[in-house]
Amino acid sequence: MSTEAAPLSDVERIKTESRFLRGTLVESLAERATGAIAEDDTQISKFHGIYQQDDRDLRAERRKQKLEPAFSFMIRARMPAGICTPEQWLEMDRLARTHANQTLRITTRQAFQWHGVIKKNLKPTIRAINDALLSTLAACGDVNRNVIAPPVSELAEIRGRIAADATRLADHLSPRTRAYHEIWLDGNKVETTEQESEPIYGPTYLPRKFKISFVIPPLNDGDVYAQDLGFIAIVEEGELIGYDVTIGGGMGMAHGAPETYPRLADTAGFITREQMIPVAEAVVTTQRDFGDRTERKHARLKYTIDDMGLDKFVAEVEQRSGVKFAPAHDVRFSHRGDPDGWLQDDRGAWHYTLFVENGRLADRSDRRQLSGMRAIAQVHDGEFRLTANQNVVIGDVAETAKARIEALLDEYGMTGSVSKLRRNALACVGLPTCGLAMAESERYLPGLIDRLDDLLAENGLDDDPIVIRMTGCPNGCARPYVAEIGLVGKAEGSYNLFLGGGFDGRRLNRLYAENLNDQGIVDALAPLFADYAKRRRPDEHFGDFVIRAGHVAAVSAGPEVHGSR
Ligand code: SRM
Ligand code: SF4
Repeated sequence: MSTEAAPLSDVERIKTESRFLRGTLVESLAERATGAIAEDDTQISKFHGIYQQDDRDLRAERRKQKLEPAFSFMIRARMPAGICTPEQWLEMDRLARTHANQTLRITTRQAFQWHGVIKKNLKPTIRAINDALLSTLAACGDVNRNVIAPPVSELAEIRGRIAADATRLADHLSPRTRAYHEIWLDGNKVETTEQESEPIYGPTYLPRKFKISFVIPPLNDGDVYAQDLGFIAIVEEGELIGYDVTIGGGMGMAHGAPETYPRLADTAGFITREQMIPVAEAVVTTQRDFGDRTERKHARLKYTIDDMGLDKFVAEVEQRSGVKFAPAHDVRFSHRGDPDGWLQDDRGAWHYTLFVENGRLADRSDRRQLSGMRAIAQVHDGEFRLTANQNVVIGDVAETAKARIEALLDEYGMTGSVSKLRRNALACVGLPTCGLAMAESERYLPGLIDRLDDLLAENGLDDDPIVIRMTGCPNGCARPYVAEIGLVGKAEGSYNLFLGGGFDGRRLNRLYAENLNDQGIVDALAPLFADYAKRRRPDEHFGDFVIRAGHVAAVSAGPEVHGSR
């Protein structure tokens, strides 16, 4: 057996040489001969919230014409709990129309994305986002990403406290490098004698991305078990007494590679609100020090925990934080979807959840959601909250302002009814912008749902809120392995079908059939829907039924997701 340590991954070299995330971004931005940036900078730019992409619809044609790919950039904002003001909304909308592709994309982590930003517009766009008091720093990269928190709840005060905790934690875990300011904002090196450092991350940041979510049971709208670190609010007698902490969830895997797998988080125990920051920091630094920096496919916290053993990991966190976990609570989740339309909180304020199909806010002939939301932002005096289900909440509407919002929703065609299946569906971006997509996702799922809606209606199941999620590759950006029906792209027009996930997000699904085309998906689901309609028990969810009826075996640990039926 070799005793030689495996070499660090190349991204570790790039981070080390980057001088706290500077790389050669300044030079790359100034280079006029290409629409791209230098290769190493494509890794560093992610920490600044920027991905280099090219329009994959145009790739072949451009290659034929001997042109470089149609390079552009995706910019992602970081906005804890998905919150923004109407003024910020108007600015984000303006940027979508002037510097991006006329759409705003709401992500599965409650953030905005702009697609199609060309190199010369990167700086003005990022400056404008910061002028509006939002940021893109740490929206991507090997750091803590956007922190998810409940966008809407009947418990107004509790939701507000949790949003404040999420923001406090996001700030605490934000990188301290001055590179972001230097490159995007004032353009000058900050003159200081102080040595630059990253007290939490260190000079090479984390081995891999890191994700946090807060939820309030019984609603698991932030898919807490799919996150590296989760905080489940424990509310007793109307008071937020603290959080049950979950660790080690994650979705990404590769097809046919069982050493990569999705994993549900384990519960470490209960902590008070005051203990939240030290515990989160200890989880982050333990992953920083023990995570695998040699193989990026094995670098997420979930693998660190499986390699170390849960008990040892938790003991390390307790030792670093000085916090001893108390026994966890018996938490139950009943659903994950956003409310439909208006919800009134316990203080009397109203909140409207606007369904945005797959998170793409755009103007289409029948539904003008981009313009409609602009019109609403011009009159709204509450806040907007993006949801981890890719929707948007028009929050804190006074009783007297409801009618005006409703009129605008009507005027812009935003109130049409939507099937339960569609309302609960998620699709990642996929083609044409995602460089990792193997198949369509966002552009394909709506049409497939038309067909599945017909099937469900034939079986009298049109009122069932079955959780269906699609991704264009196995990375899992729409969290497909915790869906009752997961469809994961394998090649153009070809998907793997996963079944048996828990409705509440507490059970992974399992590979059921491979390489299905459009008709193959419909043919595979048709007999299952028919059987479900015939033999389901009262209130039994589809994911539970397919297991009880023997169509697929339940999964108890991540690697089993790969195992057929
Ligand atoms: Fe993701 C990479 C889009 C949420 C797991 N994800 C990507 C990239 C950046 C592709 C790339 O690396 O070049 C995609 C950009 C597509 C585009 O054109 O916009 C991309 N991910 C998204 C978004 C926009 C999907 C969406 O439709 O909303 C989500 C942005 C969230 C945000 O605001 O930060 C998004 N990605 C997720 C989630 C869900 C979540 O965070 O709850 C996951 C699964 C959870 C997890 O991390 O385990 C996820 N994305 C990945 C992975 C696999 C990571 C892994 O551990 O293996 C990659 C690939 C990678 O990191 O190497 C990836
Ligand atoms: Fe791209 Fe794959 Fe993520 Fe979809 S799941 S956005 S195809 S990386």
